[in-house]
Amino acid sequence: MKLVLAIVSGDDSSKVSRALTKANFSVTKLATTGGFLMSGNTTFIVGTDDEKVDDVLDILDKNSKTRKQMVPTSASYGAGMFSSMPIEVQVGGATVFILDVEQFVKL
Ligand code: 2BA
Repeated sequence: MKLVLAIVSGDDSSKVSRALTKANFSVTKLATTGGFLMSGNTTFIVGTDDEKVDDVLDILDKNSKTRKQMVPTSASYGAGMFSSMPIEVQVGGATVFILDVEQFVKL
């Protein structure tokens, strides 16, 4: 058995959630925040059989879109002088960790 931890943009969260549930996966959603953008994303926890992990990845791939976003950053020039320089970052898609499950128990 595997545990799939998938971090998905907040914009794609409902779509991913619906698709996983429709495909009969048991899913837990955590409201999380990306450390870089400090914006809301969703972390999905899916416990599933080894042979179904590819189906989970397929669903994540089809339902989370990659897009570019301009993000403001600030640079300090000393003496209280700051300049704001937007940079382009890629957001969306899914960041996925797949872990081996040693034991799965429901009590
Ligand atoms: P955030 O940390 O908010 O990052 C959002 C996007 O900003 C990242 O997309 C990446 O394109 C960019 N980014 C992140 N750190 C950066 C930096 N130091 N400099 C320039 N650009 C940077 P993704 O890589 O697709 O990550 C999406 C979200 O997945 C992240 O949100 C974070 O919540 C999570 N994540 C990504 N890699 C992770 C990891 N190795 N461990 C834990 N969480 C991770």
